[in-house]
Amino acid sequence: MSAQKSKSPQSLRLKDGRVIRFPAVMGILNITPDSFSDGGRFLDPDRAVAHALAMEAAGATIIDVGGESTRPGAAMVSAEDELDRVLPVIEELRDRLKVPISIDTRKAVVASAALDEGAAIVNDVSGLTFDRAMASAIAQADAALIVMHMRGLPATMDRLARYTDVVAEVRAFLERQAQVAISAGVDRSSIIVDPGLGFAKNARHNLALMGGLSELCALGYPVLVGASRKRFVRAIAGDGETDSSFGTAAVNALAIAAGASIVRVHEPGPAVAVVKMAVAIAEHVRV
Ligand code: HH2
Repeated sequence: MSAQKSKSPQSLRLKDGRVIRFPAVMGILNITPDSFSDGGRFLDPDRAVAHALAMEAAGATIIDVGGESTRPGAAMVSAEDELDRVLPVIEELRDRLKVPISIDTRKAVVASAALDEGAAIVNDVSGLTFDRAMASAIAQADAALIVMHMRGLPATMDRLARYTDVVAEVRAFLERQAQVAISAGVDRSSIIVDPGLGFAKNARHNLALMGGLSELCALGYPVLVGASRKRFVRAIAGDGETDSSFGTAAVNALAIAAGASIVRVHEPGPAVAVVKMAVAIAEHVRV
């Protein structure tokens, strides 16, 4: 798969020399009892490892490991519990996966430990607003960073879904927080931004962000879109497994067509097919 829009970055080089080519599919590994879609399925480390390997075999080129659910209403997890969940799995995966691991956490202590253990990317759903030590922890490890937009905490964020112009406000936040990372020493070319679909956003906001995705891509950072099985997809496409899979596929195709670089999904296999198709069409249109 080659990248689809001339403006979008083509790839991201990690400090160990590995290169993530865009558009890429990120596979979700939730080591949690309570994630909205797959909570409890991968709490057992052996099952988690097997699932990560299966997602790589299905074409995921990043595996996103998380030990804390951030679904609306979710309670906080202590750093100790988060580390107990993710570290043994990262340690096992480090030598068994060819593709890089990202750690989905808002806590600098968890990020640092995961990076020490072999993760290469930090996926901070708070966009560096939760833990003041996060940006320098990432800079120190020379790691890549995903800056996601959200407001408040998972427990309170639904109440904060009020915007005058959601695309402009999310864009301004991502630009500002990327700058915070750069000022702390994170390499500009190691930053990915993400509108945070479903985080302090209702369905209308998510749709507006999808419509305005090219404005986010115009920031010049690779853009990640995470729509997989989310509430707005299930509300619009249907709540059944097939409905939400196809609904997710539709969002992913349109995201790639608008210039997104990464789609974050529970099912990498179908997402790889979607991305290939969307890229082929985008390239044909350019010819
Ligand atoms: N969505 C979720 C978690 N992390 N990270 C990024 N960058 N973008 C997203 O859209 C995103 C994310 C929520 O999905 P999931 O991991 O499936 O659920 P939970 O938070 O309940 O574990």
